[in-house]
Amino acid sequence: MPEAARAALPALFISDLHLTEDEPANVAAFLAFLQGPAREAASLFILGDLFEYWAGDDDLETPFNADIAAAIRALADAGTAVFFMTGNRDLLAGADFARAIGATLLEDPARVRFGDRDDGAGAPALLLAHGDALCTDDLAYQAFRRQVRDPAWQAGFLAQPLAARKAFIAGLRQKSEAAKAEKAMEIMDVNADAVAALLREHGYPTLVHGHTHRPDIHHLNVDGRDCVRRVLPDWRGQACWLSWDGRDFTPESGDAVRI
Ligand code: LP5
Ligand code: MN
Repeated sequence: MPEAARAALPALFISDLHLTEDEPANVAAFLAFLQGPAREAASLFILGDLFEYWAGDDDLETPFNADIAAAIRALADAGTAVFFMTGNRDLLAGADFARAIGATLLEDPARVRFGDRDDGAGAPALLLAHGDALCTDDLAYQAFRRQVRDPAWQAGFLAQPLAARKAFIAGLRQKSEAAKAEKAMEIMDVNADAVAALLREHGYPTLVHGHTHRPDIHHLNVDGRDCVRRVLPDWRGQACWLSWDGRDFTPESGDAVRI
């Protein structure tokens, strides 16, 4: 496809697929998405929690992970620019993973702006985030988050054998599920002040994030400015993505995939 034609195609945004070998229908839906709609896009932005968990880039040798990586790489090779941001489940995905999938790694948050559109006005900036950093009322999670994002702690964790890391993560998942069961739903959502502060810091762009699994469009006013916060859906039950043409978002979805 000529470059100009590619540039006229939309950007797609996905997050929270939570891919795991245990849920083949979800995986099949992702592969169908990569081979279908994602090919008709200028770019694909993966905003975290692509995997149920990621134990380290050496886990790319596991056939399941290698297959997923190769499928994304094939999309990149076919011309769709791929961008990847980590979530809280796959925060250990790093440079080797990005290379394997042919993606550019994005910081969280990342401010992006698409090229000029036909009206010459230019597309408004978007601010992309996974979303977990905005859940500041969840004090236990934020303390946990600070610890697992500490580079020294991560280096120590990654120095352990892969099997030991996976066993640790399995225990962690159980503790997390038990902790979540005790938390009020409100504290597991984003905090309004944290959102406002982020929008202020970045010049009031439209914010796109996932993590909460509460897809919605929130219109808010920050410092007298009209702002929008778009929350991406997760993929439990259906492949879902947002398509952005530089002006408007369109929610799109694939076939229902799970009971
Ligand atoms: O992911 P989700 O949506 O189910 O829940 C999150 C928060 N939980 C987590 C934990 C992950 O799910 C665990 C799996 C991560 C795998 C990769 C990590 C590898 C890196 C290092 C490995 C240690 O993110 C959950 C939030 C919820 O989102 C909503 O926002 O509430 O947070 C918790 O439940 C955390 C608990 O409140 C506190 C932590 C309990 C575990 C303590 C174990 C101590 C181990 C010390 C290690 C740092
Ligand atoms: Mn998440």
